[in-house]
Amino acid sequence: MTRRIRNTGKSSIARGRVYSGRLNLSDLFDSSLVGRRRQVGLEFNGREYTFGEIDARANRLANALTGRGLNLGDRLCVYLANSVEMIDLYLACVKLGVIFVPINILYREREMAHILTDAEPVALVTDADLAVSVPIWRPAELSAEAAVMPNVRPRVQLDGDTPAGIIYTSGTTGTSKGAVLTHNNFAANAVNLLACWEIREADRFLLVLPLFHVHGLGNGLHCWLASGCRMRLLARFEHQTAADVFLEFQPTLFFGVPTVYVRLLAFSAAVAREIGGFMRLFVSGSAPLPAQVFDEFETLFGHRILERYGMSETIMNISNPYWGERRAGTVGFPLPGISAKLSETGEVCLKGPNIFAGYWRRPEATRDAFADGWFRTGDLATVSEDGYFTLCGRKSDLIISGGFNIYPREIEEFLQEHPAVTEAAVVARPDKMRGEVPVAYVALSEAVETAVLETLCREKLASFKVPREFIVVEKLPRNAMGKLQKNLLGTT
Ligand code: MLC
Repeated sequence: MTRRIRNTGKSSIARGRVYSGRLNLSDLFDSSLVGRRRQVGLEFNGREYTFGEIDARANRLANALTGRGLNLGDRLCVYLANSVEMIDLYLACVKLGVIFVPINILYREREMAHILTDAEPVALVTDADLAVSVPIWRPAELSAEAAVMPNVRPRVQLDGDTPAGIIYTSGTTGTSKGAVLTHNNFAANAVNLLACWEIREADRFLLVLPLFHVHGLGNGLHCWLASGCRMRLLARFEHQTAADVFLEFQPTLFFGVPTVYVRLLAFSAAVAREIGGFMRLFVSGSAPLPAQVFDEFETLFGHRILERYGMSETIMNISNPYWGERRAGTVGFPLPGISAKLSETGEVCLKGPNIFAGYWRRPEATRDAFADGWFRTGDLATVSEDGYFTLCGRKSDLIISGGFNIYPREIEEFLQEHPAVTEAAVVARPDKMRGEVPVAYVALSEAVETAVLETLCREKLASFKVPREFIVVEKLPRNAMGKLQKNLLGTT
């Protein structure tokens, strides 16, 4: 089969490249959706779906979306919990070359407003009641429309450089930016993980992470579809029922954030041993895995968790080895095809097929994110004599709680909107379960109960962003230049 030049052809021809040789997700997923069409691929809510059914659902929905006017390059925002409908929508977008823009289901209207303006989507798919500025499409209506559409593959010429998704990552300065990830970014990542973590059709994969982030989407969903293994998807991780799910489904493969692994440490020794018996690989990422959790987990489950490092702009970069030593506290070695180096200040800089195409409509921010063609991650690291990378801090004051990123500035600005708050500073407090939690220091011009501030945050912000404590101070510590000295604010 010959391939045509990429559909963003102008620039590629200008650079003298006629055939990019890059992967598109639709072709990659066909190995399962078409090649394994009779096999059961998915379990969700007690129902099984063959790959063929999943493919047909996506084809039908793609045709319904085309009927609603969606075309290559359009954006579709999706605000849904993990579900078959979310998979349908994602795959329909992949097939059409429509850019999938998932929104964290914990976000409130205020937090979504910027994404909806910035991404300029044709619509927002949600079953929530929201007052937003774009048309809302209901998943049930779309499914009904799709059901009467033909199971015909959309005829869209896709290319590796076609954008597949925009993942919004809040910035340390200003409003959040959309990281544009191409088909090839995602495909290169999936192929790498399949090879490095030996993910096979024979695996049984338990996916509990949300599909709106690259961990659940780019690693979870894509490794499933690229490998053709059987996946059980949960609407969300619930620690109360997790042991039963493990014992019943008997997975071999599991991805979690550190908070999830801390929760699994509560399993009884007998249950943990039984799970350890059928499991092949536990992977952790999205936040640092404490060495103590790594050790306790090994004692209990008999498995050394494989820790790896990634981010929305790059998907996966560095990983402990599958065979070889998985060293606690480190993230291992650069994945194949990815170059990693430390800048003079110790910042991890990266090159590779996984690196995003830039920030959506932000040429300046995109330029700032790169130095001599290397993507600057903002994460600081050291490298051991024998090549293991260890993350040791961040250039920004980003807080990671339960694997969700929190930008203090967003909460600070929100608090300062209250007439009584003259100054606000949000810092991280170490937390055994969540890794870090936000704590707010506020200076007030008039008396106001901190409970009032907390309630306001609860109403308007995602639950993980709500400061766990509000500490009233007379004023915030600043240096002679007037610069806030967050390091002087105690967090314990
Ligand atoms: C969390 N909560 C949810 C939820 N997840 N609510 C609804 N749906 C979900 N999916 C809220 C709860 O309401 C609660 O709010 C709080 O989070 C904790 O809930 P819990 O039941 O006590 O859960 P817990 O056992 O602590 O586990 C939390 C968690 C969650 C691990 C399930 O933090 C989570 O899903 N984290 C995954 C984040 C993720 O996928 N990150 C990837 C980013 S990509 P309250 O009000 O009680 O606080 C990335 C790149 C890379 O970083 O390298 O991977």
